[in-house]
Parts: sequence; structure tokens; C-alpha cells
Amino acid sequence: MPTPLEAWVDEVASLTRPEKIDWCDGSAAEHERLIGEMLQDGSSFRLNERTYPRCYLHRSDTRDVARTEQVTFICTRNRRDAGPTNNWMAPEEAKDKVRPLLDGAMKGRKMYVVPYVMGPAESPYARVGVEVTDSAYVAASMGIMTRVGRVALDRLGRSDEFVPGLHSIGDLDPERRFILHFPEEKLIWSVGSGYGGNALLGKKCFALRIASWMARQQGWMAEHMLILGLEGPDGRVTYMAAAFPSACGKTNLAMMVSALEEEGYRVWTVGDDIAWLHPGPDGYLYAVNPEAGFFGVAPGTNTRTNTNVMEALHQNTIFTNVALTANGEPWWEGLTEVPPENLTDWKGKPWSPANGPAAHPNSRYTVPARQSPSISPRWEDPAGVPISAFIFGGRRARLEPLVYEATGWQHGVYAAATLASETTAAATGDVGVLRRDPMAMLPFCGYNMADYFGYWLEMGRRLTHPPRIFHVNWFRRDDSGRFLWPGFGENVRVLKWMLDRMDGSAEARETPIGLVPSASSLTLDGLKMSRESVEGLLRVDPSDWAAELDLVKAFFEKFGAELPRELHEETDRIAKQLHSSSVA
Ligand code: GTP
Ligand code: SPV
Ligand code: MN
Repeated sequence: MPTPLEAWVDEVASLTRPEKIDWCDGSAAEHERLIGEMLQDGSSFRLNERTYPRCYLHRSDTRDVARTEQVTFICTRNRRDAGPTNNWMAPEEAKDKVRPLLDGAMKGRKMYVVPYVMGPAESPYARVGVEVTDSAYVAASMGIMTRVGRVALDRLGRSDEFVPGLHSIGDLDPERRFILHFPEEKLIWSVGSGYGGNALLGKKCFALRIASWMARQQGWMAEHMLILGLEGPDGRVTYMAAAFPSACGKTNLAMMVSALEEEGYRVWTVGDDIAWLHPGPDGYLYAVNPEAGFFGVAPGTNTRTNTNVMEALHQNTIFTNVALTANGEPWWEGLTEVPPENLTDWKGKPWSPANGPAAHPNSRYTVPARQSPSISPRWEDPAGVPISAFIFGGRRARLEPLVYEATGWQHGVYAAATLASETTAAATGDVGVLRRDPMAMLPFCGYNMADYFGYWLEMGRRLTHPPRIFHVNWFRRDDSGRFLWPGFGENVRVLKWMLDRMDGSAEARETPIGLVPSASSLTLDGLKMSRESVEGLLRVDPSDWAAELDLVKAFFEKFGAELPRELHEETDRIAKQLHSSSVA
């Protein structure tokens, strides 16, 4: 009798008809072989072996450089279960539409079977997935981002408890690209893209969209969150998880080089993008990082903004769509102040400033997590780490102060549900347009977001020690468009304020939107910031917030009567307080 996994692989092979099937074991030798195939098919290049040993540059199709949300679907029997924020197709309709694109898609090509574990191998919270793909780049990237091979097969045995994911690059034409999720049968089909979140199916497709559905059924949470440990002067480590939309600073916060290191504050990385959170017997939420690598944004990374990242990516790294120096090294905007001479751009052409950026704005590095100097000794703790605080944040040029604390769980859920951010290059479409991105999960929630909000509210009731909830904004600008806050390593000052709030030593001012630091309760020594800038960063303007509330109400209308009553309560409460503070 074939195992359920063997039966599924057979079924997929008879549909896609590959010439050869390769079962991946996750070994170093296999990684070398996959890299060899990437080099051979002309999509990838070896970088300078002296300065970047075992590092490669992969150039993707120029139409395939970011997640494509418009062709990403949640396929549930009832449309209602996908909710108003997801694209929906009925499961059979979706399969009938996409099956012809997969029919014979691997003819003359190799099919890689990638069994993988999401989560620390020994963790009760870990889950198995299997991705079948016809891309060596995807298979090699999965080897960095997840735990591949024996470890997964041993865990699975003859069980059918795995999330199958069928991936083919197809012809890369965006018109024939579909990223389909079938949460009711925990199945993923992806065709027409080789890009990260579209193609590395363990990441957004499984660990967020399918996992968020499973988590709600099983009593846990799957969130678009980094996980970090903040060590204080007494050596105690406090764990926090933060949700920011794509390309809004998760990796950089998780891997931060603390500006308050001399004062005894240090940041340890547990995860940079996804958290699986389970209520523990002690009433705290425990987080594990389901991933084993970082798929990070290259532009803006340098030795001033983040030496931990820079150190991590000098070996065993796959770079995607960065520029190439004459010296065979990777380059991207912001790496050095002045671009080096004779750059080759991300498309493989000689670069000149007139051609736009040399590296694609969403160019990325794929690197093993253990290579970060900041990796936490507990990053693979099977039990996870207890979370004391949730942080939500986005890119807001105006309005949102540097930081505020919610007055309680219900208000915190409201702050998270109304999160908004200016869009980035991580997804195709306009950049810099404000959009609501609740919990930074708009593109990743695998079910109806009204139910998701309700589930968040319920979690708060279930936990005896729910995390405190904060909101941050590193991206506020002054009238001339400059960032008011230096960001990066200086963000530790905001984390310290949170720590001080939790032990009761930091002051806060009550405002209609929450608890904002008094300027003196923030540790700002050593920062060259004018009093004006600090005040600008912490300002809460009632009339601007009243206008914001109108946008929130319009957004909430999408959910009609299904929106939890508690969120209307919060909107009304804040509206009232804004009104009285503006007449006061
Ligand atoms: P995804 O991987 O897409 O989920 O992104 P992310 O949330 O991990 O964002 P990341 O840390 O990669 O940062 C995205 C971009 O924002 C990069 O260009 C960073 O250089 C920049 N950035 C990160 N943190 C800060 C900050 O504190 N201030 C400013 N001004 N820019 C930042
Ligand atoms: C994001 O877009 O949030 C990412 C990159 O982390 S991707 O893997 O493409 O989703
Ligand atoms: Mn992300």
C-alpha cells in the first residue's frame, strides 16, 4: 500500500507528467546539486567566492518579482467563509480553471518532492508540509527557509497529516498565474510564478493562510509577526511579537543592533516574519517561529542600519534580483552611499541611473536563520517563548505617533484591526497608497476577517496573561518629507519604553487613541533630536484622528453585520473622546 504521501505524489505526477522525480533529503550535497542546476539553467550566477562564499544571484523573470495578490484565492465551499477581503472561487470551479495549466506542465522537466517541517523539529506545535515543484530555485530556497527531508518524513510516517502544495512555474505569464488555497482540504496549488510568497509554499500559503484556518479550529494563532527577546540590564529576557505589513520593518526590528547596548539592552532574534502562537497551561501565549531562514528585503540594508543582517548574508545566501558589481558582489540601493562603477542591474543589463534602480525595490536575500549573530538561544525551543507584548505598526507619513499603548485587550484588537500602511514593493501594484491592513494579515488571512477579529477577541478572554498591546510608527515624516525618527537600532528605545510600561516605571499620557509616552519617559539621550521633532513624533491631533475615524468606519462597513460589536464600541468610544478633547 502506498502511503498517503506517495499516493498524492503519484496523482500529481500523472497530472504534470515530469520526466524525472527527485525526492529531496535536505542534505548539503543536495543543496549543492540544486544550485548546480540553477547555474546551469542560466537563471543564477555564482558570486565572489572570496567575499561571498557559497552565495548566488538569482534573476527572476522581470514580470515575476513580488507577490501578486489579485491572483491569490481562498477557495471555500461558501463564499462567506473567505470573507470580503479575500479573492474567492468555489473549489471545483478553481480546480477546473487551473488544472489545464498544470496538465503536462512538467513535461521534459524534473519534479522535486520537498517534504518539510514548519516549526522546531521536536516541537509539538510543528507541522509537516510537502511541496512538489519544478523549480530548482524554489527547492533550494525551501531548503534554507524550512527543515527539509528525513526530519519531515520521519515525523509524518504513514499519516495523511501534511499540507500538500503543488507548484509549477508554468510559463510565468501573469495572465496564467494562480495561487489557490483550499483550506477545507488543506491543499495549495500555485502556478505561474517562482517568486517567494507565491512559490515557497511553506511560507505565506501554508504558515499563514492555511495555518490561520487550522489555528482557529484548533485553538491557536498563526500571525504575520516577528518574534524577539529584549534583554534588559538585569539579564532578564522579555519576548515580544510584532506585526507590520510587508516591507515595513519586521526583519530589521527582529535582528536589530541595539543602540542601548551599553545600557544593557540587547535584542535576540527568534523569528522575522511568522509566529505560531499557542496558549500555554500557565495562561501565557507561547510563540514558535515556523521558519528556518529569512527571506529579507535587500534595499536599505547596510552596515549602519543593520550589521547583524550584513554579517548573516556573507555566506550561504541566495540573492534574488539584486544588482551585481564588477567584482562579482551583490549590490542594492542603500548598501553604499555612492553606487559602484560598472554595475549590472537586476535584469542583467549595464546599469545607468536613467534606467531606474539597479536592484529591484523588492530584491531579497534568502539566508539560514542560524547565521544571524543575534539568533536567540531559544529560537528552536520546542515549547516556544512566552509573549509579553504584541506590537502593531505600519508606514504612516502622518498621523500615527511613534508609539502608544492600548488601554486593554479589546482596545488593542481595535488598534490592530484598524492598522493601515502605505503600500510597498513587496506586492505588485501601487506603492505608497494608504490601505487598511488589519493585523498586517490582509493578504494572508485564510478566512473571513470578521471571524478573525472575533477570534482575536475570544483569545483575549481565554488567556489569563494576554500580551500587552502597543502600536508603533517608525515612518512619520516632517513637512519637508524627512523621517522624524532615526529608526533601526534606535527603535530599541521604544522597546525599552514598553518594558518600562510593563514593570510600571514609565509614564504615559492618556489620549483618545491610547497611552502615549510623555517625552521624558522615553530614553532619548545620545540622540540628536530637537524638542520639536520629539513633540512632532508624539503628537495626537484630534481633527486628523476624527478624519481617520471616518476611514475606519468606511472600512468596517465591508463586514456589515458580521463585524464584532466590540469593534463598534471602540470606534464610538474613541469618537466621543476625540469630540470632547477637541472642544476642551
Ligand atoms: P517582509 O519581509 O516583506 O515581510 O518585510 P519586513 O517587514 O521584514 O521589512 P524589513 O525589515 O525587511 O524592512 C523593509 C524596508 O524598510 C527596508 O528597506 C528597510 O531598510 C526599511 N526599514 C526597516 N526598519 C526601518 C526603520 O526603523 N526606519 C526606516 N526609515 N526604515 C526602515
Ligand atoms: C511579504 O511580502 O510579507 C514577505 C515576502 O515576507 S513573501 O515571502 O513574498 O511573502
Ligand atoms: Mn512578510
